[in-house]
Amino acid sequence: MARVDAEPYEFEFEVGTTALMMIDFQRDFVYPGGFGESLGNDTSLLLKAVPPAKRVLEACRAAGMFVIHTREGHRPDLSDLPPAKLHRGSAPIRIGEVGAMGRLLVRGSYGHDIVDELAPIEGEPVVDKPGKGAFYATDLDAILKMKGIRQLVICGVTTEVCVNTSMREANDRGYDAVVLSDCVASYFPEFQRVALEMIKAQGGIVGWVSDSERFLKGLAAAAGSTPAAAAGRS
Ligand code: TIU
Repeated sequence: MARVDAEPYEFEFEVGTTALMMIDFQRDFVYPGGFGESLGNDTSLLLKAVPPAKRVLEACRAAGMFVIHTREGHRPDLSDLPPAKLHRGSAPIRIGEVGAMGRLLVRGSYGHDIVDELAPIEGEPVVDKPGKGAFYATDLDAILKMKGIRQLVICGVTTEVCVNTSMREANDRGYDAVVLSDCVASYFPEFQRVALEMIKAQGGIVGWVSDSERFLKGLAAAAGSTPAAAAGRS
């Protein structure tokens, strides 16, 4: 059993029944010239989550934990893109149009893919999702159930949009989830703070909040006692 210092209280999990979920670490959100910037955002605010998320990703791999990635985006023919999502707002360039990193939020384009630092490796499923929530119109729940996963460790962008929506979906499906505050990021500092407050309020109404340092400490203590760690499997 791993124990991680967290709010509103300690998060306990078994390495074998827990997944690290890496949400939407796509170039389209964290680099200039993509979907995030098209909405008027300063993408540099998101990049600071990448180094701590990379440390967590590497530690989870070394501990033999199941890792799963998500990407927000659409089929090249845009047949899964609701008109409401396409037409919302007044962006100068819209989903499906060609930007500096290819077609915005379209599967197969350079911008739609995950940043190099956090790129998935063999054995780590990538779930392509058309919405903000990772469970909506995807096989994520089936994959997690098949693997016997009951708890989630969450990193990703953005905190108040895809991370918060996915965490709420996970909560309603019976998963316990902890979000690592320095491994998630928002274009809006006040939303970052409040989105994390909302998760842990009311006794953990949506889940737990910790950070990479506290999580790595808890994982290291537990990993020493797992067969995967003892065998040095990564
Ligand atoms: N705009 C914004 O903050 N986020 C998104 O559109 N998608 C995700 O959060 N992945």
